[in-house]
Amino acid sequence: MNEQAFEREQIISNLNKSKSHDLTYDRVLSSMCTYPHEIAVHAHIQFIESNMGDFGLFQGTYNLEKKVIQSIGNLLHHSEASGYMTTGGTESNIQAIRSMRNNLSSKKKCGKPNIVVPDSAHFSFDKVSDILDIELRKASLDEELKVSIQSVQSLIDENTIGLVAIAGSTEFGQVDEIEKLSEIALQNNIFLHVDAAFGGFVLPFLEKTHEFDFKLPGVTSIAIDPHKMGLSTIPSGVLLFKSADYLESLRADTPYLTVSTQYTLTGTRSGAAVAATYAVMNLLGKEGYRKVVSKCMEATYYLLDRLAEIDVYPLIKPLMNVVALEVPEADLVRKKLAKDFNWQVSITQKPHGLRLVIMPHVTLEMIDYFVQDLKKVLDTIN
Ligand code: 0PR
Repeated sequence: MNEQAFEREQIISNLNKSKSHDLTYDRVLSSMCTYPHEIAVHAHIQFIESNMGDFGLFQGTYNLEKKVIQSIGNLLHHSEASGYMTTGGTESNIQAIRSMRNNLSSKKKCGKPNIVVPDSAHFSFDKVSDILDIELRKASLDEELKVSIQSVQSLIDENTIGLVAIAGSTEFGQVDEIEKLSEIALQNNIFLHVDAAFGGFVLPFLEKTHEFDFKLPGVTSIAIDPHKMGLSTIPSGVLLFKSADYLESLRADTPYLTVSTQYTLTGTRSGAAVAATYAVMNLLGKEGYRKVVSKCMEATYYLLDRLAEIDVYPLIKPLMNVVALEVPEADLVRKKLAKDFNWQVSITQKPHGLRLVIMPHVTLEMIDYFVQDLKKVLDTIN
């Protein structure tokens, strides 16, 4: 730390310089985040000092959190769901599995607990396994890149405490057969956590119906992130439990705070993100999110048409605004797109390909330029 104070102007100038090294989303096709909605930014700034880690001091923000939880519960067909706002999908996944472990493993299992997750699960589950010392059993995918039901069944044993299903996989935007996984969870008397971190703000707003939420009787918890397709500010995640008991098993006593218990992983917690999520969800409503999602899907289909013109095709027919493409030497293509044309795209691992996420900031014009540049890159490789 510098000994003497800098001039305010100096700091602002340094900030501007640093900000100019950040990318804007104009050429970003790799992110599951986007520009937050204007009203979310407004609310975030208004509640900037609010700390949900000691919410007795911030009752107004706490009431907003309760409204967010109820309204997302409603969206996911369980208005009585219990939960709280997390920092995002990673924390939600950690806490969901921690709750499974606290509820089941001590009662009926003897060996090291395990969970069965699709091979397409987000890397946050590797962190879950490390932190909680739970064995991660990765079930293989079928040809549509959904988890193979047979593989899941073959991995369940007496130490399995729960299953994970993905509603909008990170690499492929695929949705597992959650109805079947729900039945399997019920038959085996184990938990089923649905990772809808990305898909939670997409699936309810698509024309085609996909069953993935509390409508299915075996689903015991859901992760859904307002800071992805919910257009809220970072850090906004939501974790919901079917039963208040599951949340209760995460309780920590906090005797010297204004409230005597906490269920969260973090202590100090952003009230700004709570207010931002409340604001954008209420401003848009289901009707508004339907428009956002339909615009993203139109852009997704537009992209597929343009790509077909240069003979590039998706690995699976996209269900949502995530497109995985079959291209030769995906790593090299990704690097060249970045180096020569400033485009940010991601790769998929198994099968190897390119991943594009068509977030609300992606325009048809961007897609036209991108496809032209992709063709130039592919021409140098073929
Ligand atoms: N579950 C799923 C299905 C996800 O896709 C992600 C993140 C998570 C959980 C974890 O969420 P948090 O990152 O909020 O903890 N998926 C994106 C990814 O890994 C996250 C992301 C967002 C990456 C923006 C890059 C980026 O620019 O691709």
